[in-house]
Amino acid sequence: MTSYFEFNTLTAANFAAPYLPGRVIDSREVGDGNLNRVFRVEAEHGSVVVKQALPYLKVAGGDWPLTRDRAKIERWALNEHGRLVRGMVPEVVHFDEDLSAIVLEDLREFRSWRDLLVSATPTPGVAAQIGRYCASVLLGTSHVVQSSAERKALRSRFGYSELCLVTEELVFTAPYTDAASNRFDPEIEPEAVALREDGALKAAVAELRYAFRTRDEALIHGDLHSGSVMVGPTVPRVIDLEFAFFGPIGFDLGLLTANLALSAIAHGARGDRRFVHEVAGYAREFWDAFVDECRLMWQPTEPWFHRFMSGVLVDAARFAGLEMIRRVVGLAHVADIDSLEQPARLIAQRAAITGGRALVVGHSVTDFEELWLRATLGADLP
Ligand code: SR1
Ligand code: MG
Repeated sequence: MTSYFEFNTLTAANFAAPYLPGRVIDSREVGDGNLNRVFRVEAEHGSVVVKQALPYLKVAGGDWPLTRDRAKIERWALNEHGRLVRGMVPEVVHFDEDLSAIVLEDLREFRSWRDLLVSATPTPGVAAQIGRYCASVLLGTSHVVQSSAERKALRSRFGYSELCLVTEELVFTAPYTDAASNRFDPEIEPEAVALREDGALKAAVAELRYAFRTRDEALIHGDLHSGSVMVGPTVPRVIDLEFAFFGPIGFDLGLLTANLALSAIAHGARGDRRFVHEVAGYAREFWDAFVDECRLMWQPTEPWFHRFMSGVLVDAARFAGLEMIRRVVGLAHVADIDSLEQPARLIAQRAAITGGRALVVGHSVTDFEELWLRATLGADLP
């Protein structure tokens, strides 16, 4: 047994060395260090990434103590999602439970989907692949497709984790209170205060938090935003599975859709009509691919496909609304909006809150087009 210690570039290199071809020639930290330390270790003939869980989460003004259980959770989720959709999560080269560290395939030729969207770089095909990934892992770990015995075994590994509590706080609670972790531009203060005083919104949010806590529908990714997708020369990879747990299917779909809506709103605010349409197309491709793949996987013994999909869409819309709001007034923002100059930034922030609120409290959406229109209704899209 090895006692846990936090890696530095040297110790991360020593840890990775047995899994690398040739002599180590470089080791550098490549992550932001909020939850994990991430290093790229390079040898003469190849490189790997070392990801180590830290015993805390850095939040505004302090640290939030955490166990390192999420390293195991991520490892298991990589296993399970990797089995269901081969090649769409990074390959695990080695895992050390004592050190809470994973050696992963290095995606050095890849860039985050968010970064590409921010720089208005077209990413053809990615949205549909992520839609199919969602179908495979979400429906694939649901009662519709997976046998009860198989599901029971898997279910015992993934409890309601500490990171679920982080999500509860940052997505479902803090943005609707005067929480110390909230961060927003001073111009947005009136909107932030209005959220805390909005009874109808707070009731709807509380109901969604209850759904998040209780609806163990599938082994969801749990943090599927555009920064969790890496785009490169081969199939995209979905990364950062440490938030995985058995939760509502609509949560992953809602988060991804919300992040695309935030991208469209941001490009709209700076007047890039072409890219707004590009991103709207990605959102539709994502949803259509998800539905098409679910249709293929659906079991003939379950004659309620349309009802199932309608329910998932309604959930996705509401969770999307929460994600849009928290990315403006909560702790974790998105570069799509934060990178804008004024006045575009303020315009985008207000539009995100308006669209997000409309999704959370509005009547149930009946198709994806309605979801998208509502998400972007506060934006004067060109
Ligand atoms: C500082 S940790 C906050 C956020 O980062 C993760 O990616 C999740 O989205 C979490 O809410
Ligand atoms: Mg992440």
